[in-house]
Amino acid sequence: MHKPAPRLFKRHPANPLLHAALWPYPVNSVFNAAAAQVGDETVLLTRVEDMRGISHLNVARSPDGVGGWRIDPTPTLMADPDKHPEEIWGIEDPRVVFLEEMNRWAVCYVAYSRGGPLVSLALTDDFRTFDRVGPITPPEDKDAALFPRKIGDRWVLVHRPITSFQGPEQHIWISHSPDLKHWGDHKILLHSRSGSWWDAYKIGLGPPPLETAEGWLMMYHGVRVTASGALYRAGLALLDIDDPTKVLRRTDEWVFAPREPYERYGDVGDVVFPCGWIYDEDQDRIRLYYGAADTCLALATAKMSDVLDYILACPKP
Ligand code: BMA
Repeated sequence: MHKPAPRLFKRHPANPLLHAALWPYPVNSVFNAAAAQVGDETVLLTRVEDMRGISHLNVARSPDGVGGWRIDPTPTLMADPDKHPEEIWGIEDPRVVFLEEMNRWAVCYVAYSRGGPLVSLALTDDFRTFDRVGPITPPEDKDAALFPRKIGDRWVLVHRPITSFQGPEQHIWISHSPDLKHWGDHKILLHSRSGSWWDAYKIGLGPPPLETAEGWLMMYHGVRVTASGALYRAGLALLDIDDPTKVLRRTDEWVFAPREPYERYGDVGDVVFPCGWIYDEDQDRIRLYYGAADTCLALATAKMSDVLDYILACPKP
C-alpha cells in the first residue's frame, strides 16, 4: 500500500514576501530567486520582469530572511546584449552557490537568446558587481546549478537540456568541468516519469544541491500538463556524496505544490518554482524560497531531520 508523504514544508504566514508593489521602480512581477546567507543577512537575487516582458536580476537583503527587505533601487544585474548577445531577451531564474575554493559566489542563470534559453555563469564577491564567465551550455537548456565544491578534481553542474527526441519528456542531466568553462562527461541524472505521474513531462532542478550527512539533497520541479495548463510541483532526490551521478533515493510524491491563492493565480497560475534554499544548521531548518504563479516570491520552511528521515524511507530508483 502506498504511504502518503508527511507535510514537510510549511508556508510562512508573511507570504508572499516580495512582490511588484514593494519594488522601488515599476515592474510587472518579482519571482524565482536565488538565496544566499551572507554574514548576518539573507540575500535574495530575484528575477524581476519589466513591463516589456524582459527579465533582470535584483538583490533584496533582509536581517531575518522574512521581513525588513532592502531592495536595490535600480536593477542589480541587467542583461547586456551588446556584449552578450545571448542575453537579448533577458536573464532569468538564478541559482547561487558559494565556491569555497574560489571564495566567490557562483550564479547560474538563464540567458534568453535568439536560439532559446541557455545557461550562463557569473561570479560575484558581494552581489553588487558580477564577472560573467559567459554561456556554459548551448540552448535549449535551463534549471542549472553548480555543486559548491569540486568532486574528485572536477566541478559538477546539474542542468536540463531540452531535446525533441522521445516526445515531450525532458530529463535532468549532470556534467563535469575542470575549469568551470569547458563541460563534458554528460549523463542523465534523473528521468522524468511517464503517464499520469506528477513529474511525467518535464523535470528541472530547483535550488542547488545541498550537502547533508546522508548525501546531496536535491529538489526538483515536475511539470504535469493538463487540459487547463501546466502544474508545477516539487519533489526530492538524494545523490551519493562522493559520486552525485548516483541517485540513492527519489520521492514518489511531490513534497510541495500550489495551494494558496498567490500560488494558484497570477501571470502563470498553479506554479511553485523554488530556486533557492538556506540551511540554518543551529535550528535544523531549511528555508525554501520559491516563485509563486510567476508573480511573487514566497517562503516555506521544513526541518532538515524530517526531510532526511522521509527521503531515506523513499524508494531507491
Ligand atoms: C519554466 C521557467 C520558469 C517559470 C515556469 C512557469 O519553464 O521558465 O521561469 O517560472 O516555467 O511558468
